[in-house]
Amino acid sequence: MTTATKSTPAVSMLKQYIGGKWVDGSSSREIISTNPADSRQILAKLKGADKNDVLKAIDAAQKAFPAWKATTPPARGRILMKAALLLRERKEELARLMTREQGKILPEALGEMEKGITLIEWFAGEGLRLGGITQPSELSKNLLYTLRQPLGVVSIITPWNFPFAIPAWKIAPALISGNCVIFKPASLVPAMAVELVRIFEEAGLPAGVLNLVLGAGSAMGDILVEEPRIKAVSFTGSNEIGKRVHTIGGARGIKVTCEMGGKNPAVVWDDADLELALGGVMKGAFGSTGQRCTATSRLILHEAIAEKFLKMLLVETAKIKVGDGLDKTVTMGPAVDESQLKTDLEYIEIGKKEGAKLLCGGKRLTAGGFAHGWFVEPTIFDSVDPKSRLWQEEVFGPVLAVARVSHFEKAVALANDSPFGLTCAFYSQDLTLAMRFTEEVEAGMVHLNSPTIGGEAQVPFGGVKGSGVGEREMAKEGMHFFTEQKTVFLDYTGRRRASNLY
Ligand code: UN1
Repeated sequence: MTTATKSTPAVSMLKQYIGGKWVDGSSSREIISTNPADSRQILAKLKGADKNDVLKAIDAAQKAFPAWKATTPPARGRILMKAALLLRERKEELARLMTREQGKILPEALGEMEKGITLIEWFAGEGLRLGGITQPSELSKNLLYTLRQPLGVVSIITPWNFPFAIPAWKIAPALISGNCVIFKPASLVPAMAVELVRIFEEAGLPAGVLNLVLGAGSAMGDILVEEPRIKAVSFTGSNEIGKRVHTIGGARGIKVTCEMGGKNPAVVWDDADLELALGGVMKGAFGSTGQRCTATSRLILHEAIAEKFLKMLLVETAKIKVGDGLDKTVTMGPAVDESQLKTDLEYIEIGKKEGAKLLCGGKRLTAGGFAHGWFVEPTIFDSVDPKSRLWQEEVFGPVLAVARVSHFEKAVALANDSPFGLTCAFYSQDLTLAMRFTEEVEAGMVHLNSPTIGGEAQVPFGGVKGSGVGEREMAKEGMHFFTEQKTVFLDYTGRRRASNLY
């Protein structure tokens, strides 16, 4: 467990979890987890896993599958519920670890813990509802019904930006449905992944049902999709890797769901409650340092309120205090690592070269307390050309691109002029316009008078176009992805059948 004081953090030595045992990975490559607010602070180290470890994990999962499949769904649900209870007890401590490992500010980390726990609770309840349907048959004395059965061994590949909630929303439905899991989290956040798996272990999950392989994607990414015993892959991450996962999985004919990038627009109309829109845009653009696929990265303003709204936005943005997420006064944490920081800064340069007007921010922060962290200023560009890279490409940082429009059709066209289609927001008091926007926008999720971010356990989550492929996540759809349906035709006419038929 990682318990560290601020000045002398203890370094946790982590392990892989394979077949119910904590073991060293076989790769010569070491995984090192550092604090993005101060990269001198090493939180955890471990020997990375490679292909051989994945194969061992698949062996263990395959072995555990028959007994886990035979465990009744309500009994599986009780293990998940126990995990949720244990997580609640340790919520604060794990949120602090998340802030130190991932960088998001503590209130955001607490929010993510709450969301992940709620998801586990929701799926635990599905243990009592994991049923199919019954329908009348064309034939008398016939019962027509469906069963939902687990797939077998599944791979779950998760990103670094939600190191707890995303694993929770994939692992929980996989387990409650009776599958065995190979869990491969991003190597930037190993400590959070280990804590999550430990909790499932403590909750009583049998050995081999959940296996953790931590290491570089290059060392084992493909095998997690290619291995013949893997029956499904649930992936969240970049578009580039998602497409690769989908191509390999598709060629094998297995189920694949990929939740990928976003370039989500928020439209603020001339009749909008501007204070409400301001809060939503701030949260969407700069919350989690812009590092969420649901972030607001494009702002489309009705020209009648554009000047006023931008003034309000600049005043609010100037109030953001960047820094270490454990500091209570800080409102925006660092980029997760040097590479993400570089990407942010590169896109800022691209924006300038493309002729967009830099309204605020744009720089890395390096003075004083910022010296050893990956800090960047919240940045807003106005007059962004919709054909430009800044408008079209995902940055995954606190960089907001603004454009102005004069009529509704143009706003929808601009919102849709994107390779992505995850989420969007429309701020207006006009119900007719809001409903038209809802119908016409190309996105998997629509927020009316609310920020582009967020999702809830009980409704599907996911996007269209380059944002997602495969079944939606969470809710019943999450259960459907991890199960196979079986349609059963049961004739109970017995010997009387011949005389009874038509
Ligand atoms: C949220 O907005 O609360 O990677 C969730 C992401 C998304 C999750 C966003 N899969 O940012």
